[in-house]
Amino acid sequence: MSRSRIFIVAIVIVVFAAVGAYLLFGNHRRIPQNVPFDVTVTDGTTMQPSELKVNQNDTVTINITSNMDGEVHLHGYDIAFDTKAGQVVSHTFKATISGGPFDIEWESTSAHLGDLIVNP
Ligand SMILES: [Cu+2]
Repeated sequence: MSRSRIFIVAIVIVVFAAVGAYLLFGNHRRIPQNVPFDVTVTDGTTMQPSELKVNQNDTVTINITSNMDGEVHLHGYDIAFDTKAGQVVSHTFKATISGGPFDIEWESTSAHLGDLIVNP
């Protein structure tokens, strides 16, 4: 092997080690966050924002304001938000289950409002 070959191989090894260390220890460094969402549900058919993204073990607070009485159901975590028109209803939970998208629906009609996504 020529010197330049050895040099290139050494660089490749160093880059792989650096990327590996970043991937391995990157997760351990992530500190769970408190993540609040203020969402608005309109007519039991739409939710803004419709996609809620968090990381596993974050503490998630969802504050829902709906213009109708009813129930907003977060699947996967099985949390029910009993809405009263114009009032905020909140639930706080730890996002222990990774994955999704977990459906958020208007329970009485099963209308899909949005999703919760929990990154591992
Ligand atoms: Cu449901």
